[in-house]
Amino acid sequence: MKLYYSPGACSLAAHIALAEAGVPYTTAKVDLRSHTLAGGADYYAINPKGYVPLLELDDGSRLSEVAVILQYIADRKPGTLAPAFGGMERYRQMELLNFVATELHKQFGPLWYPTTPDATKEAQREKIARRFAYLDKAFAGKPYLTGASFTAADAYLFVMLNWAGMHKVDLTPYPALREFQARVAARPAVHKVLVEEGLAKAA
Ligand SMILES: N[C@@H](CCC(=O)N[C@@H](CS)C(=O)NCC(=O)O)C(=O)O
Repeated sequence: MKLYYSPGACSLAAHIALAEAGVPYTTAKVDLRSHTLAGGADYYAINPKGYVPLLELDDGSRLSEVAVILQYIADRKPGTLAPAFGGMERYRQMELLNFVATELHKQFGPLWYPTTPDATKEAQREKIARRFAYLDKAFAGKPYLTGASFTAADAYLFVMLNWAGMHKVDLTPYPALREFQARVAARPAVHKVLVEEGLAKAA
């Protein structure tokens, strides 16, 4: 499998899932300002949507959308990063993935653009803070979102917590989330990926 990614972007969740699942993969870095690959190839020719992540499967077909890619990767190693399809636990996992995708990931969108008015940015920060407050209460006392084991949803939430630091969303009121962020960052596979993306120094 080949992951098209940009350092620190939402594609980091898929990158972490690949490393955690222990499946063989390669990566291709995308410059999201020019929508080109190293060497200048047009990324739109690979993904007409223009965004990362994109996962190229071993048969050459391509899969997009973080929440779907995460589940595809998880299902390569059943029982590790997501519960089996069909059971209620899987629907809980999908509920979390959808929550992160729509209530966090997409709410950060306007914060990336310098042209977004300050009042809009502040409104987005407040909305994101309400979602973090919900998660902080709902999952306090658990090492990971669904309990004792790290799952695909944890990888996605971890990226959102990293973005909070970049966009002045204060995590001080959410001790459970801050502990979660540190716990995930300390996982060997996660650290390896952070180093690969140039976001952390090698130990
Ligand atoms: N709906 C997509 C959104 C992906 C997305 O927002 N990707 C951002 C990086 S986090 C991106 O590549 N933006 C550049 C662009 O849209 O051109 C998904 O869930 O995968």
